[in-house]
Amino acid sequence: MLLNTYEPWKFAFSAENENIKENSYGIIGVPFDSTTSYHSGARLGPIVVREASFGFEKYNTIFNKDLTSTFYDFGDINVVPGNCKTTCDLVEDTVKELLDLNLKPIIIGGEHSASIGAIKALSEKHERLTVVHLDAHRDLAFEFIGEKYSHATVMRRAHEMGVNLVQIGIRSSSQDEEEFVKSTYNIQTFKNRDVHKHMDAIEYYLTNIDGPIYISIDMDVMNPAIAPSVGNPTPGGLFVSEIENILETLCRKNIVGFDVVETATNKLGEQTAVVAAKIIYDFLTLIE
Ligand SMILES: [Mn+2]
Repeated sequence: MLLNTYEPWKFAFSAENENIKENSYGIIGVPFDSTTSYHSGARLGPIVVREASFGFEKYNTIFNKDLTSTFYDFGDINVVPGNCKTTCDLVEDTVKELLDLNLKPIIIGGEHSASIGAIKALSEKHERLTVVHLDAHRDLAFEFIGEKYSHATVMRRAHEMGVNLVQIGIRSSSQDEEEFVKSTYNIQTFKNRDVHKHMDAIEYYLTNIDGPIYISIDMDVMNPAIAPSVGNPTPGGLFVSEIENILETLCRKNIVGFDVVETATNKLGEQTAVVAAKIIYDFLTLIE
Protein backbone atom coordinates (compact mmCIF):
# COMPACT_ATOMS: atom_id res chain seq x y z
CA MET A 1 0.00 0.00 0.00
CA LEU A 2 1.30 3.43 -0.90
CA LEU A 3 0.52 6.68 0.85
CA ASN A 4 -2.45 8.44 -0.79
CA THR A 5 -3.95 5.27 -2.29
CA TYR A 6 -6.77 2.84 -1.55
CA GLU A 7 -7.43 -0.57 -3.14
CA PRO A 8 -10.87 -1.09 -4.71
CA TRP A 9 -9.81 -3.92 -7.07
CA LYS A 10 -6.58 -5.40 -8.44
CA PHE A 11 -5.50 -6.01 -12.03
CA ALA A 12 -5.58 -9.69 -13.04
CA PHE A 13 -2.29 -11.59 -12.54
CA SER A 14 -0.89 -8.93 -10.16
CA ALA A 15 1.32 -10.15 -7.29
CA GLU A 16 0.61 -9.64 -3.59
CA ASN A 17 2.02 -6.32 -2.38
CA GLU A 18 4.52 -7.91 0.00
CA ASN A 19 8.20 -8.80 -0.48
CA ILE A 20 8.29 -6.30 -3.34
CA LYS A 21 10.67 -7.43 -6.07
CA GLU A 22 12.77 -4.55 -7.39
CA ASN A 23 12.84 -3.58 -11.07
CA SER A 24 9.27 -4.72 -11.61
CA TYR A 25 6.15 -2.65 -12.21
CA GLY A 26 3.56 -0.96 -9.97
CA ILE A 27 0.04 -0.12 -11.12
CA ILE A 28 -1.86 2.89 -9.80
CA GLY A 29 -5.28 4.12 -10.93
CA VAL A 30 -6.19 7.80 -11.20
CA PRO A 31 -10.02 8.04 -10.99
CA PHE A 32 -10.20 11.68 -12.06
CA ASP A 33 -12.05 13.56 -14.85
CA SER A 34 -12.56 17.12 -13.63
CA THR A 35 -11.24 18.92 -16.76
CA THR A 36 -13.11 16.68 -19.22
CA SER A 37 -14.79 18.94 -21.79
CA TYR A 38 -16.99 16.55 -23.79
CA HIS A 39 -17.81 12.96 -22.76
CA SER A 40 -17.32 12.53 -19.01
CA GLY A 41 -16.81 9.31 -17.07
CA ALA A 42 -13.03 8.75 -17.12
CA ARG A 43 -13.04 8.76 -13.31
CA LEU A 44 -14.50 5.24 -13.56
CA GLY A 45 -11.81 4.07 -16.01
CA PRO A 46 -9.50 2.40 -13.46
CA ILE A 47 -12.23 0.18 -12.00
CA VAL A 48 -13.77 -0.94 -15.32
CA VAL A 49 -10.35 -1.59 -16.89
CA ARG A 50 -9.27 -3.71 -13.93
CA GLU A 51 -12.57 -5.62 -14.07
CA ALA A 52 -12.05 -6.27 -17.81
CA SER A 53 -8.51 -7.58 -17.16
CA PHE A 54 -10.01 -10.81 -15.78
CA GLY A 55 -11.15 -11.79 -19.29
CA PHE A 56 -7.63 -12.66 -20.48
CA GLU A 57 -5.64 -15.89 -20.34
CA LYS A 58 -2.18 -16.11 -18.82
CA TYR A 59 -1.00 -17.37 -22.21
CA ASN A 60 -0.99 -14.49 -24.71
CA THR A 61 -1.74 -16.10 -28.07
CA ILE A 62 -0.83 -13.00 -30.10
CA PHE A 63 2.77 -12.99 -28.88
CA ASN A 64 3.02 -16.75 -28.19
CA LYS A 65 4.14 -15.98 -24.64
CA ASP A 66 2.94 -16.43 -21.06
CA LEU A 67 2.43 -13.36 -18.90
CA THR A 68 5.32 -14.00 -16.50
CA SER A 69 6.33 -10.46 -15.45
CA THR A 70 5.98 -9.49 -11.80
CA PHE A 71 3.84 -6.44 -11.10
CA TYR A 72 1.83 -5.05 -8.21
CA ASP A 73 -1.44 -3.15 -8.11
CA PHE A 74 -1.46 -0.47 -5.39
CA GLY A 75 -5.00 0.69 -6.09
CA ASP A 76 -6.27 4.19 -6.81
CA ILE A 77 -4.94 7.58 -5.84
CA ASN A 78 -7.07 9.71 -3.51
CA VAL A 79 -7.66 12.38 -6.17
CA VAL A 80 -9.03 15.85 -5.39
CA PRO A 81 -12.16 16.25 -7.56
CA GLY A 82 -12.17 19.70 -9.16
CA ASN A 83 -8.48 20.37 -8.56
CA CYS A 84 -6.29 19.19 -11.43
CA LYS A 85 -3.02 20.72 -10.20
CA THR A 86 -3.29 19.15 -6.73
CA THR A 87 -4.22 15.81 -8.30
CA CYS A 88 -1.20 16.02 -10.66
CA ASP A 89 1.00 16.70 -7.61
CA LEU A 90 -0.47 13.67 -5.82
CA VAL A 91 0.24 11.49 -8.87
CA GLU A 92 3.81 12.83 -8.90
CA ASP A 93 4.28 12.06 -5.17
CA THR A 94 2.86 8.56 -5.57
CA VAL A 95 5.00 7.80 -8.63
CA LYS A 96 8.04 8.97 -6.65
CA GLU A 97 7.08 6.46 -3.95
CA LEU A 98 7.03 3.75 -6.62
CA LEU A 99 10.43 4.88 -7.91
CA ASP A 100 11.80 4.75 -4.33
CA LEU A 101 10.69 1.09 -4.24
CA ASN A 102 12.53 0.61 -7.57
CA LEU A 103 9.24 -0.01 -9.35
CA LYS A 104 8.27 1.40 -12.74
CA PRO A 105 4.82 3.01 -12.88
CA ILE A 106 1.84 1.81 -14.89
CA ILE A 107 -1.02 4.29 -14.68
CA ILE A 108 -4.66 3.56 -15.49
CA GLY A 109 -6.74 6.71 -16.16
CA GLY A 110 -8.71 8.70 -15.62
CA GLU A 111 -8.29 11.79 -17.78
CA HIS A 112 -4.99 12.36 -19.54
CA SER A 113 -3.77 14.92 -16.97
CA ALA A 114 -2.70 11.88 -14.88
CA SER A 115 0.37 11.66 -17.13
CA ILE A 116 1.69 15.08 -16.07
CA GLY A 117 2.71 14.00 -12.55
CA ALA A 118 4.15 10.69 -13.76
CA ILE A 119 6.26 12.31 -16.48
CA LYS A 120 7.42 14.98 -13.98
CA ALA A 121 8.67 12.35 -11.52
CA LEU A 122 10.37 10.34 -14.28
CA SER A 123 11.93 13.33 -16.05
CA GLU A 124 13.62 14.24 -12.75
CA LYS A 125 14.98 10.70 -12.37
CA HIS A 126 16.05 10.10 -15.98
CA GLU A 127 17.99 12.34 -18.32
CA ARG A 128 17.01 12.37 -22.00
CA LEU A 129 13.54 10.91 -21.37
CA THR A 130 11.48 10.33 -24.52
CA VAL A 131 7.69 10.27 -24.26
CA VAL A 132 6.03 8.15 -26.94
CA HIS A 133 2.51 9.56 -27.03
CA LEU A 134 -0.30 7.72 -28.85
CA ASP A 135 -3.30 10.00 -29.22
CA ALA A 136 -5.76 11.46 -31.73
CA HIS A 137 -4.75 14.87 -30.33
CA ARG A 138 -1.45 16.61 -29.76
CA ASP A 139 -2.40 17.89 -26.26
CA LEU A 140 0.11 20.70 -26.81
CA ALA A 141 -2.07 23.72 -25.95
CA PHE A 142 -0.33 26.16 -23.60
CA GLU A 143 -3.71 26.67 -21.88
CA PHE A 144 -7.12 25.13 -22.42
CA ILE A 145 -10.08 27.44 -21.65
CA GLY A 146 -7.79 29.35 -19.33
CA GLU A 147 -6.40 26.30 -17.52
CA LYS A 148 -2.73 25.31 -17.59
CA TYR A 149 -3.42 21.94 -15.99
CA SER A 150 -5.90 20.06 -18.19
CA HIS A 151 -6.37 16.94 -20.31
CA ALA A 152 -5.64 19.15 -23.37
CA THR A 153 -2.30 20.60 -22.17
CA VAL A 154 -0.59 17.40 -21.00
CA MET A 155 2.15 17.16 -23.60
CA ARG A 156 2.88 20.91 -23.47
CA ARG A 157 3.58 20.55 -19.73
CA ALA A 158 5.68 17.44 -20.47
CA HIS A 159 7.62 19.31 -23.18
CA GLU A 160 8.37 22.09 -20.68
CA MET A 161 10.07 19.43 -18.52
CA GLY A 162 12.61 18.95 -21.32
CA VAL A 163 11.46 15.58 -22.66
CA ASN A 164 11.57 14.53 -26.31
CA LEU A 165 8.15 13.80 -27.77
CA VAL A 166 7.08 11.26 -30.38
CA GLN A 167 3.39 11.69 -31.24
CA ILE A 168 1.64 8.82 -33.06
CA GLY A 169 -1.91 8.64 -34.43
CA ILE A 170 -2.52 12.40 -34.53
CA ARG A 171 -5.61 13.44 -36.47
CA SER A 172 -6.90 16.55 -34.67
CA SER A 173 -4.98 19.67 -33.63
CA SER A 174 -5.09 23.46 -33.66
CA GLN A 175 -3.02 25.72 -35.89
CA ASP A 176 -1.29 27.04 -32.75
CA GLU A 177 -0.22 23.51 -31.87
CA GLU A 178 1.11 22.91 -35.40
CA GLU A 179 3.07 26.19 -35.24
CA PHE A 180 4.47 25.15 -31.86
CA VAL A 181 5.63 21.80 -33.27
CA LYS A 182 7.37 23.62 -36.16
CA SER A 183 9.10 25.97 -33.71
CA THR A 184 10.72 23.14 -31.72
CA TYR A 185 13.30 20.53 -32.67
CA ASN A 186 12.31 17.62 -30.42
CA ILE A 187 8.76 16.68 -31.39
CA GLN A 188 8.46 13.89 -33.97
CA THR A 189 5.02 13.34 -35.53
CA PHE A 190 3.48 10.27 -37.13
CA LYS A 191 -0.08 11.20 -38.06
CA ASN A 192 -2.93 8.73 -38.26
CA ARG A 193 -2.39 8.02 -41.98
CA ASP A 194 1.31 7.36 -41.39
CA VAL A 195 0.33 4.54 -39.03
CA HIS A 196 -1.76 2.88 -41.72
CA LYS A 197 0.69 3.50 -44.59
CA HIS A 198 4.18 3.61 -43.09
CA MET A 199 4.27 1.32 -40.04
CA ASP A 200 7.74 0.08 -41.05
CA ALA A 201 9.11 3.63 -40.85
CA ILE A 202 7.50 4.12 -37.42
CA GLU A 203 8.95 0.85 -36.11
CA TYR A 204 12.38 1.82 -37.47
CA TYR A 205 12.16 5.21 -35.78
CA LEU A 206 11.07 3.72 -32.43
CA THR A 207 13.81 1.07 -32.57
CA ASN A 208 16.42 3.82 -32.83
CA ILE A 209 15.26 5.93 -29.87
CA ASP A 210 18.16 6.39 -27.51
CA GLY A 211 17.61 6.39 -23.73
CA PRO A 212 14.64 5.78 -21.43
CA ILE A 213 11.08 5.84 -22.80
CA TYR A 214 7.71 6.65 -21.22
CA ILE A 215 4.66 5.42 -23.17
CA SER A 216 1.39 7.35 -22.88
CA ILE A 217 -1.68 5.91 -24.62
CA ASP A 218 -4.85 7.99 -24.84
CA MET A 219 -7.61 5.52 -25.72
CA ASP A 220 -8.95 8.03 -28.27
CA VAL A 221 -6.00 7.09 -30.50
CA MET A 222 -8.05 3.97 -31.33
CA ASN A 223 -10.73 3.93 -33.99
CA PRO A 224 -13.95 4.96 -32.19
CA ALA A 225 -15.66 1.80 -33.46
CA ILE A 226 -13.20 -0.10 -31.25
CA ALA A 227 -13.04 2.36 -28.35
CA PRO A 228 -16.08 4.65 -28.36
CA SER A 229 -16.18 5.58 -24.66
CA VAL A 230 -13.47 8.21 -24.44
CA GLY A 231 -13.46 11.88 -23.51
CA ASN A 232 -13.12 13.10 -27.12
CA PRO A 233 -14.00 10.41 -29.70
CA THR A 234 -12.32 11.26 -33.04
CA PRO A 235 -13.09 9.56 -36.37
CA GLY A 236 -10.29 7.58 -38.01
CA GLY A 237 -7.80 5.99 -35.69
CA LEU A 238 -5.74 2.90 -34.99
CA PHE A 239 -6.68 -0.75 -34.96
CA VAL A 240 -5.69 -3.27 -32.31
CA SER A 241 -3.05 -4.96 -34.50
CA GLU A 242 -1.30 -1.61 -35.01
CA ILE A 243 -1.06 -1.07 -31.25
CA GLU A 244 0.30 -4.62 -30.92
CA ASN A 245 3.06 -3.86 -33.46
CA ILE A 246 4.01 -0.59 -31.75
CA LEU A 247 4.08 -2.21 -28.29
CA GLU A 248 6.12 -5.17 -29.53
CA THR A 249 8.72 -2.76 -30.94
CA LEU A 250 8.79 -0.48 -27.90
CA CYS A 251 8.99 -3.27 -25.32
CA ARG A 252 12.44 -4.22 -26.66
CA LYS A 253 13.58 -0.77 -25.48
CA ASN A 254 14.17 0.72 -22.03
CA ILE A 255 10.60 1.45 -20.88
CA VAL A 256 10.53 3.33 -17.56
CA GLY A 257 6.80 4.07 -17.34
CA PHE A 258 3.51 3.43 -19.09
CA ASP A 259 -0.02 4.79 -19.00
CA VAL A 260 -3.37 4.01 -20.61
CA VAL A 261 -5.80 6.86 -20.04
CA GLU A 262 -9.19 8.34 -20.98
CA THR A 263 -11.32 5.19 -20.70
CA ALA A 264 -14.68 6.82 -19.91
CA THR A 265 -17.43 4.34 -19.18
CA ASN A 266 -19.38 3.10 -16.19
CA LYS A 267 -20.45 -0.11 -17.90
CA LEU A 268 -18.74 -3.37 -17.00
CA GLY A 269 -17.75 -5.28 -20.14
CA GLU A 270 -17.87 -2.20 -22.40
CA GLN A 271 -15.41 -2.58 -25.27
CA THR A 272 -13.29 0.53 -24.57
CA ALA A 273 -12.43 -0.90 -21.14
CA VAL A 274 -11.76 -4.34 -22.65
CA VAL A 275 -9.40 -2.86 -25.26
CA ALA A 276 -7.63 -0.73 -22.61
CA ALA A 277 -7.20 -3.83 -20.42
CA LYS A 278 -5.85 -5.76 -23.42
CA ILE A 279 -3.27 -3.04 -24.13
CA ILE A 280 -2.03 -3.22 -20.52
CA TYR A 281 -2.14 -7.05 -20.60
CA ASP A 282 -0.10 -7.08 -23.85
CA PHE A 283 2.42 -4.67 -22.33
CA LEU A 284 2.76 -6.85 -19.21
CA THR A 285 3.26 -9.92 -21.44
CA LEU A 286 5.92 -8.23 -23.57
CA ILE A 287 8.05 -6.77 -20.79
CA GLU A 288 10.41 -9.10 -18.98
MN1 LIG B 1 -6.83 12.65 -26.98
